[in-house]
Amino acid sequence: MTESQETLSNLLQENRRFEPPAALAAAANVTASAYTEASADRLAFWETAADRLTWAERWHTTLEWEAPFAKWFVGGKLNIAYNCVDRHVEAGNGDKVAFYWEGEPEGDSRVITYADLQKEVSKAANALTALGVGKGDRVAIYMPMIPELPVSLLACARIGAIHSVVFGGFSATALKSRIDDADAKLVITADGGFRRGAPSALKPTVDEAVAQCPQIEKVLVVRRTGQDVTWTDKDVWWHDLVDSQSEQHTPEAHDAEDPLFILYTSGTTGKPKGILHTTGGYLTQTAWTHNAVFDLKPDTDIYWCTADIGWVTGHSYIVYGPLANGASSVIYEGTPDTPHRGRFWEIVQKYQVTILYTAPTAIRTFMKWGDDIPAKFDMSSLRVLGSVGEPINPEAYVWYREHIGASKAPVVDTWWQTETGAIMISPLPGVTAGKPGAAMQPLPGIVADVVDDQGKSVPNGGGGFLVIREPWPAMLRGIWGDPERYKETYWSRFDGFYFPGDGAKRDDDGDLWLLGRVDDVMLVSGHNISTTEVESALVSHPKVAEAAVVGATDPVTGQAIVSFVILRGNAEEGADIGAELRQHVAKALGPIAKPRQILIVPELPKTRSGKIMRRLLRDVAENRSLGDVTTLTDSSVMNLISEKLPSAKSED
Ligand code: 6R9
Repeated sequence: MTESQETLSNLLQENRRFEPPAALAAAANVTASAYTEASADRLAFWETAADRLTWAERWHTTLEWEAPFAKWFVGGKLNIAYNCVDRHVEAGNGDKVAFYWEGEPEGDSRVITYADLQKEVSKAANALTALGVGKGDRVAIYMPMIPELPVSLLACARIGAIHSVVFGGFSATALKSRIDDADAKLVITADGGFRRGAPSALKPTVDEAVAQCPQIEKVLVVRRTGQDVTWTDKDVWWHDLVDSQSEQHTPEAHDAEDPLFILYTSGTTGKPKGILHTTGGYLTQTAWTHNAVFDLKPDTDIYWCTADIGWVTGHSYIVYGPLANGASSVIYEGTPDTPHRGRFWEIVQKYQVTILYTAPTAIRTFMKWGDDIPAKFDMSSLRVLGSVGEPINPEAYVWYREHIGASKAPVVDTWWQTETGAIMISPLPGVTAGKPGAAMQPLPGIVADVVDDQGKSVPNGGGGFLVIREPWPAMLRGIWGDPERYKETYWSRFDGFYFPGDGAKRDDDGDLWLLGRVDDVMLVSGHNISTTEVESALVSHPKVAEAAVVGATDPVTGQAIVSFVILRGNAEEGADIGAELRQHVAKALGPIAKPRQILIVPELPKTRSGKIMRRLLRDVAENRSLGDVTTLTDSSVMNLISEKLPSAKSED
């Protein structure tokens, strides 16, 4: 095939299949008929999904679409906090647990029922009003994973204030730029949180940011760690203000298209984009997908999403989706290795977690730590496993299924973005026969496609650009304050389609495989090769836990593949590991995908949400000085990797 015909190579073959467990399929919340119903009448399908919520006023128009601007459930009114909290109490479920909160210090836990949550959210809503925050005002939230965090989100939603959560690991500069961009008037924070066994301060970062943000009127501070804090005249203790408020608060109905939150995503380059989400469509799709994709049974399931609420996964699948569905969820404050590497599994055992939703980066870390750690815990309660954030390598999927899910729990690989608001492409656990590494099919009501560079659908067996062809309820409504950038970023590449920036392939059965960001695609001897397929081939070697590959300029092939590999805990490096892995990739994918170099490294550069940053590895591979490393979790990782480079040589 010549370069011009081939948009993205399809190299990886995977023949393993996992049928849905019969009992799960027989009792599944959503069956195959949802696909036929949705394709017969997509808007009627989303109307039925919206009817799962409680509306103060019904909408008159389901969708108004003036591309690329959508309005869903126009004319409808509802209160999100009422839907997530009060209606469950009114239905007689006040004693039901909303959150089992587990602090990082062992033994530090809280159980919060829906009735408790109603009181806490009402008090916090009254407190926000007392601080002068009203509908449409922006509130920046910079907090550890403590119960006051979801309470703050819900309190904002209740009064119609727009929250902008900034991940608690970001710097004062990042916090300041986000406060400025959204022009927030209040910050909610804490003295600190517990991380890796010690209190980690947050308040000094807020102090530094707020000193340069005159628009901030007040800072509401939760006492979590008890560490010393500097106090300014803008600061108010949460326990002084919120605890003395009334537990009564009448939720006002908001318009379906009133803004709910802004969440900044930096993407790969440039200034962070404030992704704007609104009310009715967002809650409709997060609630529907949470019910369908995880097959949630609210009366018996214990659900745990391990993401931080600072990311969209936490917004949609810790706070809004699960609470709208009346779920009982676990929230964990800390890291998976504190005080020991079995902490996650201890929590699964303690709460008898039935549904676990985590990220490939975590799964690969657990693979690296070794099978013996999860084997020490009773995790027989688990019945559905989810993955999100990056393509899941087939081997990581199979490991997850086998060592965490006892070879019985189906794995759902869920593709979506901050911008999409909710899951878009995923298997349904009671319907789909899963293929390890594939996100399979767009969910009912979602119209996705894989196209070539001319925007034409590729046939089965072909690769190209993922696009979404029709608007969906939880879609972003824009970039805060920048409609031009919204059009340019997402709607200009292909006329009339949303372009998420990801590559994908459609296999011979028509199922979808995500192939990573198109910016990362490597051009080797005229073939466009995805990083994902080569990484997955490397991870399928029994000695490899994690791999990242990049294309580095090469005089012969245009670009050549350079691989950075982390070995599994028990693997011996051995002198010929490079040759062994290169052969392994050539055998799995063909000689075209054989890496020029293999570097064995102790760690990989990751964003704070756990995604591999290949841009920095390209700098290393091409012997350039490093670009911006400030968004890395741990910038010392790059020194460790660079040290490996002089010893690396081509094995050809
Ligand atoms: C939810 C979330 C979005 C980007 C997205 C894609 C990657 C997420 C994935 C996946 C392959 C999956 N991504 N889920 N790639 N398979 N199941 O992660 O949002 O932080 O905005 O990132 O993450 O590249 O475009 P966000």
